[in-house]
Amino acid sequence: MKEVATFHLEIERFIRAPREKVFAAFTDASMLQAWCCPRGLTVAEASADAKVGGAYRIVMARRDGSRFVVAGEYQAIEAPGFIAYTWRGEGGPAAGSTTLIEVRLTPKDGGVALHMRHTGFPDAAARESHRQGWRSCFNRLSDLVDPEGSAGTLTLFGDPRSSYCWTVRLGLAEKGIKYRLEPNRPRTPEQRAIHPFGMVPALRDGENEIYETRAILGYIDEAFEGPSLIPPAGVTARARNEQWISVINCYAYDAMVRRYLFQHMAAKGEPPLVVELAAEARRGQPVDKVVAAALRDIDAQLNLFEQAYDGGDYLTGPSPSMADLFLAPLIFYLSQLPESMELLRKYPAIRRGHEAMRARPSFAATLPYAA
Ligand SMILES: N[C@@H](CCC(=O)N[C@@H](CS)C(=O)NCC(=O)O)C(=O)O
Repeated sequence: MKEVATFHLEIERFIRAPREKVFAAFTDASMLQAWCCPRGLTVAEASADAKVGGAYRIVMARRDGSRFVVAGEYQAIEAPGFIAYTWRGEGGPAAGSTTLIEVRLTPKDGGVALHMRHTGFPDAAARESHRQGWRSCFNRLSDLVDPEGSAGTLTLFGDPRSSYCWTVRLGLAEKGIKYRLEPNRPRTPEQRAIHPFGMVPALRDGENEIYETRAILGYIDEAFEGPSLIPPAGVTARARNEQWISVINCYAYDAMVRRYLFQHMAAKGEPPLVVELAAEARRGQPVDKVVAAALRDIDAQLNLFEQAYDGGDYLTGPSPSMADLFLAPLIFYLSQLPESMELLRKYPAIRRGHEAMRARPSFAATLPYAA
């Protein structure tokens, strides 16, 4: 008889919750509904007849409304330490094959060491897509059962005074996502361990690591519930959102922060990293010349943003989008120094937009300095 090669995967994950609770998450339909799909999807329907031979069925829904089903039968139920069940896809990534899942739960450090063995994949591609999927599912399982909710799995690495960290923290606050902050400075060994360039911020969600502020915001926006940070109103508004982010990344941050704010901070001699960054931005030119040129550029950039508001409080529509979250920390910092405060007087739409951002609970919740 011809033997068919199959592929399997093994995943280890620490879950900080009582073993009984984690076990129930595999047999209780309402718990399955809360966690058993990757981030960005939802479980539209779940049923589970938790006895040996009993069936379970999970209907997963994508944001676009499309759905796919996974179903199977429980093979072994040995509460609270072991459970086995078949896994069969009807459409979607698990389609066409029946595989076997075995989950062992062992008490560890006040929580549970979860070991999953998923066997019988027809090819490596199916195995890898399930590996990604399970990692994301287990982040959701942790959100559900860890007493700290998503802060048990989600960590933001970066100094909260950084405008880019602040942008991500605004996004997390706008969406009501709980997380832990690890206030790493840039260029430190700890930050280089999570960000290849040692910059801040970087995000870790379980085993998923993401860096670059726009990418982090994109991840949290799609992965979590809560108001979208992308303008809903059409292709032009969405392109504008990207445009303003790119303007900040490519031009405005350099003028507003590196060639202006940092020069002022460096003049006071603190902190040493800013002194270094300010010197890099000057490239051997005198401070006064650099600041004067920066202020001219900032003025031109503010002029562009001023036109963008179009009578509203936000840059791309009736609610804050990522572009507003990028801009708000920069305007805050500009409003703290006399020359740039003077410039801002010329731009009432920016000032009004900034007041709208400052009035939001997300702003007060993330302000890195006493107001
Ligand atoms: N492109 C990066 C920029 C991040 C960035 O410039 N962060 C600053 C702090 S606000 C930093 O880490 N600077 C340290 C350095 O320039 O080495 C992003 O979008 O996240």
